[in-house]
Amino acid sequence: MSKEKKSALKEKKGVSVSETTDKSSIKSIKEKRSNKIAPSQLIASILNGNITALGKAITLIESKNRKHLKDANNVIMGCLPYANNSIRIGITGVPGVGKSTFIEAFGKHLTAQGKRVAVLAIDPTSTISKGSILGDKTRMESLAKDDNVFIRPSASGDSLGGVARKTRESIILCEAAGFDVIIIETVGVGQSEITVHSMVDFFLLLKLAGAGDELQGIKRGIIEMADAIAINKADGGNLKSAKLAKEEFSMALHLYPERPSHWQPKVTLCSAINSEGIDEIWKLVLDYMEATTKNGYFEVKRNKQSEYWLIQTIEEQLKFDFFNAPKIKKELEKQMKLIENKKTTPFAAADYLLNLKL
Ligand SMILES: Nc1nc2c(ncn2[C@@H]2O[C@H](COP(=O)(O)OP(=O)(O)OP(=O)(O)O)[C@@H](O)[C@H]2O)c(=O)[nH]1
Ligand SMILES: [Mg+2]
Repeated sequence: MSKEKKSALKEKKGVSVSETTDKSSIKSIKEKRSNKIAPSQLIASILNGNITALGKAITLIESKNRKHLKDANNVIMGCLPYANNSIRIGITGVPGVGKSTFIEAFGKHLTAQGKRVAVLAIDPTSTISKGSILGDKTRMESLAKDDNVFIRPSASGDSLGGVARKTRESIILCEAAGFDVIIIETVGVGQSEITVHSMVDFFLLLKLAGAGDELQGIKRGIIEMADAIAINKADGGNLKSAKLAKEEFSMALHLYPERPSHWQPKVTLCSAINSEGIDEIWKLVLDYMEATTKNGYFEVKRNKQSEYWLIQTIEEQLKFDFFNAPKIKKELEKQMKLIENKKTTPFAAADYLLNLKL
């Protein structure tokens, strides 16, 4: 159909040519308003180190809307070839130990050396304490103002698995944006530190002296994961007990079997608030990097982590697709009723549902 004919037809239908142009411009206005950016454009901006684009891309991958999944995957895939070049550091410790204050001091120490630092914080307690994340961001206020720093908190709510996967993908985006050091912060409660451990190179545990749990091994698992333990708030009247705690921890750590990394975890003192002991911890990180790169452990660990996340992602996706299939939703309800009425067993019902053609 010729242009003239089309517009004549539209005019007949009561739609003017200018209205159709309006429609397309409305569409682009809508896109602009919703800040929708094409994945290719996002990737290009991220690779240019644009922090706003990085934030938008992370929002995209965090979206629970199924419609965003394709764009999100495209962005991640586009960034992937440029990832892998950072030092990933996990930081954990009980609430109030000084994680945020430490990251502020540590981050400033790194930016002073010309490094670009990204901080991704997973907060599994946010559903209980509501808003502790916001508090955190204000605590890291002066660090957040630095152009070479990117800070992104996320509340895990009740799904640590999902948020952690997004955090892992966020690492890729941050690396593509040229960040040299990526810090993942989490509160040392529950499962979160295990998850964070599975995505970092170096794991730092912050401790307080005199918390009464020194030799009970706290949660033994965390000690075993830590590549370094920093006793924070080693200042003022606290210094003496901090020094004592350092000795006790050092002795206790020697009782653990040698690690696959052949790295002997270190114990140090620091005062985050006074920026003391920060350089020593950074040097430890660099020592660790050098030692594990030389002995090949660094590569092995990153590969193992990738395998772990591959399996995790598949499991999560399969579960999501299964439970969101309309047929399953309907049949699951029916099977539940049958179980209630003792007409079937959970195992027979599972078998039936898993064998349905979706
Ligand atoms: N004396 C002293 N106080 C510190 C030090 N580091 C942090 N603090 C104080 O300890 C309190 C808690 O510090 P945060 O940095 O918020 O601790 P956090 O571990 O991030 O706490 P959550 O985010 O609640 O888990 C604040 O009042 C800090 O000022 C330190 O090195 N020495
Ligand atoms: Mg904090």
